[in-house]
Amino acid sequence: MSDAIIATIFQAVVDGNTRGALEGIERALEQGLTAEVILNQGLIAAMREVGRLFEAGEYFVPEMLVAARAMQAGLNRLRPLLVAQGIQPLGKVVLGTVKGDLHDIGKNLVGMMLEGAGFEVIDLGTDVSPEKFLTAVEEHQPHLLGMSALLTTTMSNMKLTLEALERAQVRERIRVMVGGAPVTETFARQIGADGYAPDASRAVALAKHLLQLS
Ligand code: B1M
Repeated sequence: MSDAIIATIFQAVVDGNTRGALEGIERALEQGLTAEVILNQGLIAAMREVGRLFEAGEYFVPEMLVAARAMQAGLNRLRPLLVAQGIQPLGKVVLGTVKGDLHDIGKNLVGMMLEGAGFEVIDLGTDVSPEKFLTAVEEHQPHLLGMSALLTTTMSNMKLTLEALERAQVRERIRVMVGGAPVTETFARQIGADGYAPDASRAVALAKHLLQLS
């Protein structure tokens, strides 16, 4: 039964059917499925399939976009369940998707999980220039800066942001972590970031590690 509901949510997201995804999520919650299971097996798995269909030339940008909207609606529904209430912040994180890049689903998930773990998250959104990251760091004085990139063509903007932080002499004050589908541990090391996480839950573990909280 629960497998069938997860399959319904998965298919609804792949089809870009927001209403179907939300109805499936309500049914899954009524059946006692956890938000984590719905997220991982329904929503995230569906976006992986959307990526596969795009690569295979079966999906184009409009299909990806409606699937992303359905995914986002599902994430918004699960958000209060994933985010713990009333916890004292463990630290402050400034987060954003780098310049030229509009992908925000993974970044939003990372932000949500960090909030859920007790971090205060200042989300700068997408297409964030090195200058904007720098201004936010100077204004909010975070412990951690998180950058996301989903395109091979925008990854280099992570390096440009790190260089902007160096030039402004604020780099040594904060820890920097990076992630996103094309980003790797090796790349993170090459550009001088303090850490890389392949997914949202490991981003939380990394954030704690970098701030010596674990
Ligand atoms: Co785009 N897109 N897209 N897209 N898109 C990819 C990334 C692509 C791999 C698809 C493909 O070809 N298979 C490809 C990039 C190829 C490349 O660079 N080598 C691609 C392309 C080409 C493009 C366009 C150029 C298409 C076009 O216009 N011709 C265009 C670019 C627009 C732009 O950004 N300037 C484009 C547009 C779009 C949409 C707008 C339609 C939509 C985004 C909607 C949105 O985000 N609001 C979209 C989508 C949905 C995708 C795919 C299908 C799914 C991405 C996603 O949301 N995944 C994607 C295919 C794929 O990734 N397989 C694709 C689910 C999400 C939960 O995972 O984002 O990886 P992810 O995040 C993970 C981890 O990476 C990690 O944790 C997250 C959760 O576990 N993580 C971090 C992410 N950030 C982190 C930060 C951290 C730590 C971990 O620390 C700070």
